[in-house]
Amino acid sequence: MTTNGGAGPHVSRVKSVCRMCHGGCGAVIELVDGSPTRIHGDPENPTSEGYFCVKGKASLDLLHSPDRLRTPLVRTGRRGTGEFEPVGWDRALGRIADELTANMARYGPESVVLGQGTDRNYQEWVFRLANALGTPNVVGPAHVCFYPRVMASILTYGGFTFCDYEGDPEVVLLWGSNKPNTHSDGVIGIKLLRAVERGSKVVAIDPRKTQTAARADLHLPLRPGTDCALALGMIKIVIDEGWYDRQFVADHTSGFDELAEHVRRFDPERVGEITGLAPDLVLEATRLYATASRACVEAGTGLSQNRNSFDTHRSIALLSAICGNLDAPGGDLMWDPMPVDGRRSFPRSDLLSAEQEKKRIGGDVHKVLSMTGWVAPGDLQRAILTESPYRVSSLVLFGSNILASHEDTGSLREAIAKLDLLVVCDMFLTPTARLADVILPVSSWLERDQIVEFNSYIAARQKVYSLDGCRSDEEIILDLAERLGLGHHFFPSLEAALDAKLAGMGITWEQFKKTGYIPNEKRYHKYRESGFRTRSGRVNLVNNALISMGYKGLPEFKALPEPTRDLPYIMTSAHARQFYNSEFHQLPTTARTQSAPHLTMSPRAAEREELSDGDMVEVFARPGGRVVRMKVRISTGLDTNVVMADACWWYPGELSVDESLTSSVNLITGGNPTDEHMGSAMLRGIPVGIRRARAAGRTTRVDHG
Ligand SMILES: Nc1nc2c(c(=O)[nH]1)N[C@H]1C(S)=C(S)[C@@H](COP(=O)(O)OP(=O)(O)OC[C@H]3O[C@@H](n4cnc5c(=O)[nH]c(N)nc54)[C@H](O)[C@@H]3O)O[C@H]1N2
Ligand SMILES: Nc1nc2c(c(=O)[nH]1)N[C@H]1C(S)=C(S)[C@@H](COP(=O)(O)OP(=O)(O)OC[C@H]3O[C@@H](n4cnc5c(=O)[nH]c(N)nc54)[C@H](O)[C@@H]3O)O[C@H]1N2
Ligand code: SF4
Ligand SMILES: [Mo]
Repeated sequence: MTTNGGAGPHVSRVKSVCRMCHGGCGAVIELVDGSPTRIHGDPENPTSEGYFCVKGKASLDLLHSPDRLRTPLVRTGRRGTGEFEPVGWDRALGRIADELTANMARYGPESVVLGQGTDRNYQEWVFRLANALGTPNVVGPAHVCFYPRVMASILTYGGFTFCDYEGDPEVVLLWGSNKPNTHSDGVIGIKLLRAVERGSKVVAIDPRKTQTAARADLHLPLRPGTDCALALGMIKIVIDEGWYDRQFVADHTSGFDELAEHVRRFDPERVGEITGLAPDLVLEATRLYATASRACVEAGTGLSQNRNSFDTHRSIALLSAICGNLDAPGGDLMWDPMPVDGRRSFPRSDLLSAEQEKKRIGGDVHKVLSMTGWVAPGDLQRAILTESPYRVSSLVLFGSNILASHEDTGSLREAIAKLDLLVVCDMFLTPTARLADVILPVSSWLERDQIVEFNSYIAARQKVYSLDGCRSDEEIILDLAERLGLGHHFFPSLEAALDAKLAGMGITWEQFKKTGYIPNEKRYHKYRESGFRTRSGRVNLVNNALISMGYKGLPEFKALPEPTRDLPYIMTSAHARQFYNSEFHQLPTTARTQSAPHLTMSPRAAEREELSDGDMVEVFARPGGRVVRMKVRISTGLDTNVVMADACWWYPGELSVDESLTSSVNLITGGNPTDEHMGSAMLRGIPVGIRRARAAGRTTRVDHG
């Protein structure tokens, strides 16, 4: 789109897809003489229909931020002292390629670990590079994010489900998800809100009274981490009351009798004791959900960050299945993949030999996570520190501020100190980047050509601007692959790669840019033609594949660490509306509203601790151990014994790694039992103690002991 004003400035408009979060809202960027000056939602985008949130509006802040890295940096001083020398791309990439080659020759390709944070539409490139290198090790937050629920549903019924909001569910179970704020998995929160406007009821299961929970038809404020017991209790009620779909269960599932026997112990009273919920409330929530003719579950990350994460999602998958909601209108829908060479096939897992795959760190312990190709951060930390099963020489991170986002910062710091090479590709000098040997400056989403692949559509993210000195992760990987002698597994250019990815769709990147958006075809009840994509073609209520891997065939609830006199509160966390994981703390639009992480607590807890709104406190998970400093926020939306910590903070203004991390809750996570299938760390549901901060100010040095 272009307006030609004759002699005046040249104004043009480009359509793209926002990546300030997973949501994927259509964006219109206005450029004056080629420079972006305005951004807003695209009313013609079929998914977002013009919606654009506060983070989307901060995109130009991100593009123009004076803090952006603009040149590769190579460390000159000791790690952590922040002494770097600016170098050209050729030197930086040459050094990385040389060191990786030397380290692989000395310690084997598996000694090189690649890393990524949350998915940013280039994840498949990172996996392709790992497979081409011959390393089975890609570390990331998969264990506490998307993958517990993905793997629970794939192993149960052979696919991953999405709420069919357009199919007008009568009831939505909003379970450990704050969809209207977080827009996860490429489904924007307004889809849920619009369904509610059209009449969908919401049952919110969340320790916190979120805005949506406050307006929900029912709110179940359960004790953090106990959702698995609740789900098993709901299954029992559904079976006892005969609210399950008999025909579906008979025709399409296996193991129903064992399941019925298994859940007998989870009567409403016992569930009430574990979860802190009134038995009548559990019964009413179950009745609403299970007797609705159309119902879906929006299960979120609130369920994925404790030792029960996988079995929680598995119990929910079983509940949805026996109620007959799979692939049903207004239910939990499985989309057929679109013929794009993307997330599934682009990684080229065929390039990794079976022998190398067996070497995946933690693969013999967290076997379900290992099926996804990811390594759990805790397993990596242990492997580096103990040099077992082998020495880890190098870590190359594409978009992950691990010092803020991985559990157990203390152990991670020690592990990083043992690496021969740490490379960080980022837009900013994060605490993680500060510890790197080489830092590569990357472009923001406005500076990228990318195919955005979601369940219900694909869309074109178009480069509208180039910031001098920055490159995309894809360009970095193409260049590195060439230097490492792996160019034959890649493409001569980014455009050639994008064309290849779209070949199955019968279009080129140039053509796709003009279309911008291709919807997927929605089909209900696909299992009626061809069964479920499991070995038996049925839903595995009892899971034989898991049994053969040494796990239990039915989901189990495991007890959580209990509060003590010194650690009397149960802490959980949530992702903030105006930030994105550890991002945007340096952008004026988003950072203006909040200058320190909140510890939200009930008025009674605040009274007990003699604290007021705005007081600085130190929070600890071990008496005498590390502390994180947070600002008290009092809210009536929490139980007296539960506190809610803002996750993934750091202070960009602070020059030392220690000072910048005094706000990061992961200083005090780690050390609790993890999920046996996925290695999910206990980030939520841990007992903590609170004391008034000893000194004023936000970044007074704290005990890192
Ligand atoms: N205690 C606690 N810990 C948590 C969570 C929690 O709720 N509580 N949440 C967990 C979850 S679900 C997740 S997904 C993780 C998030 O973990 P990460 O995904 O590692 O998130 P960030 O720490 O924000 O790090 C992302 C970094 O990537 C940079 N970046 C942004 N875009 C790009 C890009 O296109 N390319 C590159 N190379 N860099 C880019 C950003 O500047 C930022 O420094 O945190 C996990 N950690
Ligand atoms: N604005 C914004 N959007 C984001 C992100 C962000 O940081 N900010 N991060 C992105 C990422 S990586 C992810 S994974 C998604 C996450 O998005 P969501 O899946 O929505 O996850 P959260 O917002 O972290 O947590 C959801 C809810 O879980 C509740 N909760 C906490 N503990 C428990 C518990 O034990 N049980 C139950 N039932 N609920 C609990 C919290 O109170 C919160 O309301 O969001 C993505 N989108
Ligand atoms: S919801 Fe996400 S994708 Fe949509 S405008 Fe906000 S940040 Fe961008
Ligand atoms: Mo995540």
